[in-house]
Amino acid sequence: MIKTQSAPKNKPACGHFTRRVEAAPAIKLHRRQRGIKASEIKSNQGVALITVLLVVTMATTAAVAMSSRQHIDIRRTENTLFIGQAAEYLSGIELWSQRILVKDRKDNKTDDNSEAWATRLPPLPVEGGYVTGYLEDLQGRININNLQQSDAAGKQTQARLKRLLAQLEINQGLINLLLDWNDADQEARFPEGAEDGYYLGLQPPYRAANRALQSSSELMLLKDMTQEQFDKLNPFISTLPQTTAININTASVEVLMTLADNLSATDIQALVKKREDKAYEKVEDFLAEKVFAGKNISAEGLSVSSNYFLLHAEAGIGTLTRYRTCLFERSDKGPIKTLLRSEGVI
Ligand SMILES: [Ca+2]
Ligand SMILES: [Ca+2]
Repeated sequence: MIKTQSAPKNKPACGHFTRRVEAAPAIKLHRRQRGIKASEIKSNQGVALITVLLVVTMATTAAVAMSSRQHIDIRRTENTLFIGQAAEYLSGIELWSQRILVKDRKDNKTDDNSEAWATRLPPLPVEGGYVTGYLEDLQGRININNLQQSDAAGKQTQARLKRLLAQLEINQGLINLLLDWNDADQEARFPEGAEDGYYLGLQPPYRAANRALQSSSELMLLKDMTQEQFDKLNPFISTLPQTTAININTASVEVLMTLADNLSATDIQALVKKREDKAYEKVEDFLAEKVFAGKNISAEGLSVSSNYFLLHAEAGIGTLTRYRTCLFERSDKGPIKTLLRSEGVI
């Protein structure tokens, strides 16, 4: 039996030792390389993840932006269609109102609130929404452009406006301001008047109109006029292009109370109730009422019919509501004219 000499446990055979000595750096290197590669891989994975996240974020942002833009485009197109559709319906109401007024003039020579033109159109369903509207007689109000007249009509309107301002608790100085705003000169009335000298000193500066008012909203340009005063006054006044009479069949209690001093509101309310049953065919019949006894009211500047009407029309289509107001002038000769037209969309 041959015994082979084995190398001591702590001393390996030379060949083995050499191999181990040679192998050790390789193993260490391999481990280092593996270590480096692992960290590089981890780092690369981190970069890749961030890149992927960045790409996903950019893609999401782009998609959201495109979607938002598309949504806005759709809404814009939709709104354009709704606005156009509403405009067509409002034009239909305008034409229909004119025809009703023409027919009314052919049917009778008086105008009152029980007639077809004064009936409020309830909201009518139309494709995509509704339309509604009503006509208002502007001769049921005090035409403040009558103040321009130097004759009896001007003085009469001034007296009526004074009584209206007293009723509404508005400073009487407004009359001189209105007269200055209307008249052609630059001489401010004393004490409350105002002309360019005052208005040009405001920020922003502007000039007195020196002509008839085109719209009651011009009142807001007058010296010291407040929104509260304007809101109180506006329902009872008009700014018509020629001198007009007050229609006693459509005038409100407040306006009828300006026909004379010391009229009782209760008496006038009773008269208006009576008027609802049967409109007056003559101004003289109206003035013959007991309530006016001894008041010496002239029939001048009063009437039982009207030529100027205001249309308030509204069309709601989709998410939009379009409004239109039109000032109509009706006469015995020729077709009805639309003197003013204003619109708004919300
Ligand atoms: Ca009529
Ligand atoms: Ca003036």
